[in-house]
Amino acid sequence: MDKAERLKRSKVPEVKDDFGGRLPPGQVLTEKFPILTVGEVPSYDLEQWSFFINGIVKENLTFSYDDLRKLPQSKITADIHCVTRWSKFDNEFEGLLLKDLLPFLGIKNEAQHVLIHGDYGYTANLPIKELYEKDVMLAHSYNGKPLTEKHGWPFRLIVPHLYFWKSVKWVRGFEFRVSDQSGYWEENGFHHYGDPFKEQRFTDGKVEMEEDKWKVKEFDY
Ligand SMILES: Nc1nc2c(c(=O)[nH]1)N[C@H]1C(S)=C(S)[C@@H](COP(=O)(O)O)O[C@H]1N2
Ligand SMILES: [Mo]
Repeated sequence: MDKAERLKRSKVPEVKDDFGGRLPPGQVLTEKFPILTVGEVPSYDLEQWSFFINGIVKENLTFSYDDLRKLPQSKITADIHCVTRWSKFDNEFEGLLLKDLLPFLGIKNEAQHVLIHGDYGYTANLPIKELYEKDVMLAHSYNGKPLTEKHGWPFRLIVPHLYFWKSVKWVRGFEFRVSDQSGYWEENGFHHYGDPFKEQRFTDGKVEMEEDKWKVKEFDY
């Protein structure tokens, strides 16, 4: 059974307090910061690391790690919501706000979608307009310290308003596109857009859950 199927069959947690609407439906608040990774955790030589911009752009661009660190840096505080039902409030990330970077990327008008690429082969899709939200960033630090390797060092995307699988760790580039192209989880039964407040968990829109046959632990370590 794939991950989407297992998640559909797990029990819906009973939550009595939604913190004034701050906690999305079907989510449980956690103090911990679980790690969810498919595949291996990459390790890098920062001298070799680079970040690409390609697709429907005036010209392809490459940024080094230093290039990105020299651009203006900002801090955000955001809540994160994982589709496997944990949410964590008040996470401080530091990095580059995408809305500050996008005007300099030469994105052509025909481009409406972006496929975010991370190592090794992990992808997630977004409408380009989502990148302009005020707190979407390429983050290098979490709560005042560099991201740990398992949380996506040296850079990860943060898209707080969508389920956290869109927040690609070990991000390596943006491919701007005319048409939408599903990413890794979107290919595997998860919703194309993923708004946690609308419970857009699965492609087929179903959210009912059966008996808890699936243990969150399988996906945490
Ligand atoms: N490259 C990459 N990015 C990824 C993932 C992944 O497996 N690989 N997992 C996603 C999922 S499902 C979630 S919930 C978050 C988890 O981030 P964390 O491990 O820092 O909590 O990262 C997202 N970004
Ligand atoms: Mo997730």
